[in-house]
This record gives sequence, C-alpha cells and structure tokens, in this order.
Amino acid sequence: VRKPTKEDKFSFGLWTVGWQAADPFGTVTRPALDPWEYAERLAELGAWGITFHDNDVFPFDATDAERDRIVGRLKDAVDNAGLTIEMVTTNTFTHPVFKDGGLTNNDRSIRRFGLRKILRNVDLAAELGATTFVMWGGREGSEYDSSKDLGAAFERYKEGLDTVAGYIKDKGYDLRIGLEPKPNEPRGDIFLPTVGHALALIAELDNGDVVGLNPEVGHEQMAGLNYTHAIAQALTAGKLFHIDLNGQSGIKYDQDKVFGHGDLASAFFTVDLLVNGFPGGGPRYEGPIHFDYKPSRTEGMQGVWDSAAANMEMWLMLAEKARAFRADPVTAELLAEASVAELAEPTLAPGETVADLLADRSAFEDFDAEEAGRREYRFVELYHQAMRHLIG
Ligand code: GLT
Ligand code: MN
Ligand code: MN
Ligand code: MN
Repeated sequence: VRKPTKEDKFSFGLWTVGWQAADPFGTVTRPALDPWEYAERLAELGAWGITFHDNDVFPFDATDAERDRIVGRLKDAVDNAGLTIEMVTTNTFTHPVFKDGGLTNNDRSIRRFGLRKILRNVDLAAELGATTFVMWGGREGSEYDSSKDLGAAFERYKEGLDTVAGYIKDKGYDLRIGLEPKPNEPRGDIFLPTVGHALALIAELDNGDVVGLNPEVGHEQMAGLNYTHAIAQALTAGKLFHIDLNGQSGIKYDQDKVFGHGDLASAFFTVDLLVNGFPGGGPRYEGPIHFDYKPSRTEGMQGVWDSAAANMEMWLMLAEKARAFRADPVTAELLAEASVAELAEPTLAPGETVADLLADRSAFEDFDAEEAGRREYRFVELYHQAMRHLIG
C-alpha cells in the first residue's frame, strides 16, 4: 500500500501520540516529548494536520507570556513541517475545578470560568487558522441522579453552546463547533451520549447553524450503536463537521485502539461511505481524516509511531478495497438485486398528493403483499461480496 501524503488529509490529536499511558490502575509508561516533537514526527509519517487542546500545548496555569512563547514555538514547527492546525479544542475535564463539568457544573462561578476558558481558546483557534472547534463534554454528566437538576443542566448546556457559537459568529471567525458525544467515562453518564442526542439538542439552539458533530467510532460503539449509521444521519442533517476515527471492541471501556483494530467490518463500511458516498449520491464528507486513538499502554515510543502509521495505512487499505468493491460489476448486480438504488426514489411520485396515494388501488387494494413478502434481497450475498474484497 502506498505511503500517506498531504492530499490524504490525515490528522492527529497531539493528545493521541502524546498520551503517556497513565490509567486508573497504573502510572505512565512513556516519556513526555515537547508538542512540536510530536508534530514534526507526525509530518514525517505523512500526516497533513494536527489538532490539540489548549493544555496539550501549554499548562493550565501558564502565564500569558509563557502561553505565547510555547504556542509560537509550536506554530513555527507546524509551518516548517507544512502541517495544518485544522482543529483546536479546550480541556474542560482534567483540572479538579471541572470535576462536575464546565458548562453544566452546579457551581455557577465554575461555569463562568469554564466559559471564559473556552472563549479564550476560540480566539486562539481562529488565530491559528483552525476551522473546527471540538467540544467534548466529558465531565458534563453525573454519577448520581440526585446530584443534578437535569432540566436545568440541559438549559445550561444550551446556554453555554449558544454563547460560544454566538461569539464565533459575532467575531466573524471561520470556525464551526463539533460536538463530540460519548455515553460514559469519565462520568458515570455523560450528557449528549450519542450522535442522535446531540443532533436533537443542536436543533434547539439559537446559533445552531455553526454547531455540528465530531462523532468518534468508539464512542458510538461503547453505546452498542452503529457508527456508520450515526455519521450517515449527521451527513444527511448537514452536521458532519469532523470525525474521530479509532477502534473499539464491543461495549466496554473506551479502548481508543487503532482505526480498524476493533470492528474491522464496520470500519470498512465507514470508509466505504466516506470515500464512495451514499450509493444514490447526496451529501459528502469533505473534512479531515482525523484519528483519535491512544497507543496502548504496552507500547514504547516505537509502538507510538508504529501505531500512528498503522491508522493511516489502515485507512488507505480500506479505501482501496472499498473503491474496488463499488467498482466491481458483481457488486453492481447484487446492489440491483437488492433494490438499493430504489431507496433513493421518493415514495410518492413528483406532485403526487396523499389523496392520489389513497386513490391508487395498485398501492393497496390490488397490492399482493404475499407475493412481495416472498421477494429476495440477497443482502447476505451482497455483504459477503464486500467481505471478498475486504479479506479475499
Ligand atoms: C479526550 C477524549 C476524546 C476527545 C478529545 C477532545 S479529549 O481524549 O477521550 O475522545 O476527542 O476533547
Ligand atoms: Mn474514545
Ligand atoms: Mn478519547
Ligand atoms: Mn474523540
């Protein structure tokens, strides 16, 4: 498989390769490098972009001078390496002040502090040329239902998002917010647990036009849901602003494995959708191919770079196979037998009214449901055809 190039638009969070592998049961297993060292190495591997939280780059309590110096140093490295800073996000989860959340904390003074930290980082994101501002509300939630006025929590979540989105619009920044759903971890239950929950909340916002989704593979799969369906719905809603690709094996803790190292068949169909689009056309995802994984705790620095490269290689291998799958005449025949193209045809004819439908005897009175119930779809054979391309 060919080497990744900038045209592939591969992008990585600095917190991915930069994860030192401390977990609830053990200390770090890897050293910390400076942020620009990660950036330079990612560029060498063929990445196009990087993303980061404010505090992946400078400390929580950095002075303005320190912040400017470190950000400037990173920006120089990024420019020299020909990288793009495509997304910036805010850490509102590590410091103890955020233990009950930022935007939905019961403590109003903490909510005001959280908003200020986010707005400050929106300015930085715009200054660095990022076009997506991810908001993962990992600490927005609860362990105990008695701990929150849940109605007020959703009001405050909307207030916070509308404030940030309104600020972006007032400033005229070329920036859109990508909400990142997750069902649990670190909170027992996180608000906006799935893509569907986030879409519903966005529809209630005043400034929802600049608010969309950054769905993560593992986060939907932790909830037992289908990632490809989730991004498909976000796409049709015009809300798929960004993606977090990684691997997860079933409903358990957030594994953040290499893309494809969890549910491989699901990863294939995710790539099929992103590379080939819906079979009948429609909205396409044009954004970065962003990986949000964690090199496993067993890995040293060699494993960090091996695994970063593995994400990109996995994408390239699956993209090649997905293209071949769609181009294969056998696939075309099976798609036709399955009536896949027919689903793109509106159920009512152009201009047809409900009254027309009610008057159409062929649609009901003369319709042979028994006969239609006997039709073949050959969905299994079509899926197996995909598997032939994937592993054949
Ligand atoms: C954190 C989380 C990720 C989010 C990051 C953005 S932070 O690592 O687990 O899924 O994408 O805030
Ligand atoms: Mn994750
Ligand atoms: Mn994560
Ligand atoms: Mn993520």
